[in-house]
Amino acid sequence: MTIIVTGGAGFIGSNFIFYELKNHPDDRIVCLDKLTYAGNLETLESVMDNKNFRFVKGDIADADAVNKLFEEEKPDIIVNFAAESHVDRSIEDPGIFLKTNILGTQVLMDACRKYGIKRYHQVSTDEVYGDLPLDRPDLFFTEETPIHTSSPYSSSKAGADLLVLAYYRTFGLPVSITRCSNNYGPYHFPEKLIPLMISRALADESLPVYGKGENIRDWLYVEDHCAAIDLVIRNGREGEVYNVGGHNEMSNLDVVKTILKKLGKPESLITFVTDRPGHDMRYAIDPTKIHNELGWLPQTKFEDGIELTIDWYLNNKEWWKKIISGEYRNYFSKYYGERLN
Ligand code: NAD
Ligand code: TDX
Repeated sequence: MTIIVTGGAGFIGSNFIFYELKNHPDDRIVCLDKLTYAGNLETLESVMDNKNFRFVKGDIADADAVNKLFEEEKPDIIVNFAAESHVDRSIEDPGIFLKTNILGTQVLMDACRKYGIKRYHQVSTDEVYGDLPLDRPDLFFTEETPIHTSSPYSSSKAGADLLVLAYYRTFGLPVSITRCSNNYGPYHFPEKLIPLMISRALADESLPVYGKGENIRDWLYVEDHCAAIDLVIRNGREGEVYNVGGHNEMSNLDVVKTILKKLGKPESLITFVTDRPGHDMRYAIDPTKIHNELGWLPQTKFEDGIELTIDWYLNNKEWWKKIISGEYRNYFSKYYGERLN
């Protein structure tokens, strides 16, 4: 079987490629990635020489490039991770989010219709459900929760999800969608909360916590997300949405304090800064459907996953130091400059 993995040079896509090559050694994986600021070929170094792996640089919104690849590879399955993924960047500059996340999805699905595939899988997010209030811990996102977005990022992901379901109903394209909670683990780009805090704490730099740090996220170790997608593309039902999350809710402040404790750094590094506009309060996934239908359960507890993640950042400093000393420096000073002064 040939699987095209888009966005495979990013955080979750690369972890998914490693997962597939390890668990399904007979399958061929073709990664299509534009190599934006978030894509990194060094991440894929260990699989570049694998005979079942091919990397192709290209934009999912470029129909000619996508059609050429489909003609060459005749893929069975497409797993679409490619996206602009950072909420703060979507608030600064929404345009590219709509182009990649919505139009890119359309281009990929049109190619699927043209060439025929067994499954188109959309990697989506719990953010399409909006947020839950802090004072209702009994509430969770189910697959029936209405779409209700807050940021240009989540709106673009929701737009893509609606388009995917429309292609199922109108054209009969065999699709599936997973909506996962916040991931953490190796190769997470250091603009996101956990790797940002690890990398800055190691340099004894201030840690910018938005608002009061009371917002809650439902953290899942990246390999558990990859296992869920693997199950859905092989055994999940067509036209269905599956929520993915491990019931691990934590406030941002607790996450940052946990990291500081593990690194032996003082809490005085925490700096409360101006809140993110439209900041979602709480995400919490009900994963009953994927558990009942496909037997999925998360394998990594947060205490273990955060330890593995911190160790990975300690052992792979060249990977993230190269990123934070490059173009990312301009983003950081532009975005956080006023907040941290
Ligand atoms: P990421 O930003 O680390 O990686 C995105 C990858 O997509 C990069 O390699 C980038 O080069 C590539 N890309 C961007 N635009 C492209 C384009 N036009 N054509 C081809 N490639 C392009 O993102 P991530 O955190 O790995 O997220 C992957 C997917 O999972 C996204 O769709 C995101 O919405 C979703 N998701 C992420 C999380 C999370 O916690 N990180 C949770 C749920 C869902
Ligand atoms: O400097 C920061 N300070 C801070 O307090 C940053 C970068 C974040 N935060 C807060 C905002 C959020 O409440 O931490 C929380 C997590 O922030 P992000 O890492 O930016 O993730 P989030 O906005 O929750 O979105 C993530 O999960 C869902 C991914 O980036 C999305 O791609 C995914 O869809």
